[in-house]
Amino acid sequence: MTDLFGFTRTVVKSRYALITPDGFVPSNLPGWKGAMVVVNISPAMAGPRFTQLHVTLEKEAVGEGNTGANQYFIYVIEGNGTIGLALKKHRLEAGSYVYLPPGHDIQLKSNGAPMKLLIFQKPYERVKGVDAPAVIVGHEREVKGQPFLGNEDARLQVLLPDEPQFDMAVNIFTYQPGATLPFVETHIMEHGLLMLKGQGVYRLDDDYHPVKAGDVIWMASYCPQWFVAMGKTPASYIYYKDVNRDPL
Ligand code: UGY
Ligand code: MN
Repeated sequence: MTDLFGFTRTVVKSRYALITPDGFVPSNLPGWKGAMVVVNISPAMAGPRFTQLHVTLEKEAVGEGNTGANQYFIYVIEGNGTIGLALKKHRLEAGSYVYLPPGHDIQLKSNGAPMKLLIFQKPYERVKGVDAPAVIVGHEREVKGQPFLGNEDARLQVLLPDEPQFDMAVNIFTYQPGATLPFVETHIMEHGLLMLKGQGVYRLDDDYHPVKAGDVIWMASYCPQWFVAMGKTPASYIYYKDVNRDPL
């Protein structure tokens, strides 16, 4: 909730959306028990070709189902729990992530305090002669941040292999205060983004928005974009992009 009635930083436009947590409204989705699921970005916005969920699993809550035609990328924002994969259970904690290919069963459980998840879902685009990827379980601390285009103060952690099998990429971008994206990017890939830490200013199309941890952004294909980190602590965001497929 903001202090001022009738005010929000949220804006939804045809080429981008900034969605702030004060406006989040949950949906009841099949398979989730004891969970609050907010569909932050989806094709229902007329533009996005993927879905971004914000899931809060209360104590001992469950998310069950099958990924179907979609692939899922699950990132633990806070809390801990488990994911059952085949006959094995994997522990999840803040910073853990799981990639699930299409047609895969899913069984998520929280332990103790609520577990908050970010989930990107996207229909998998098959390429003749290329197998769909296998499951990946990892943690952000295992992925070294590389200087972005030579800038030591803007580091990129690439969480999924950049190989033709994968039609989605998920990266974490961390900026020291004052560091920026080096130029205003304009590209075919679309983005779904969650601010994880700190604050800054995002240029989206022709507009400049102050943003902070918890904010969600959708950027359409070809939406000009730029970021500067502001304040006394680093800013970071995790984001999705569609990659490695021919444009139609
Ligand atoms: O990967 C990207 O396109 C990234 N540099 N975009 C962004 O951070 N807005
Ligand atoms: Mn970009």
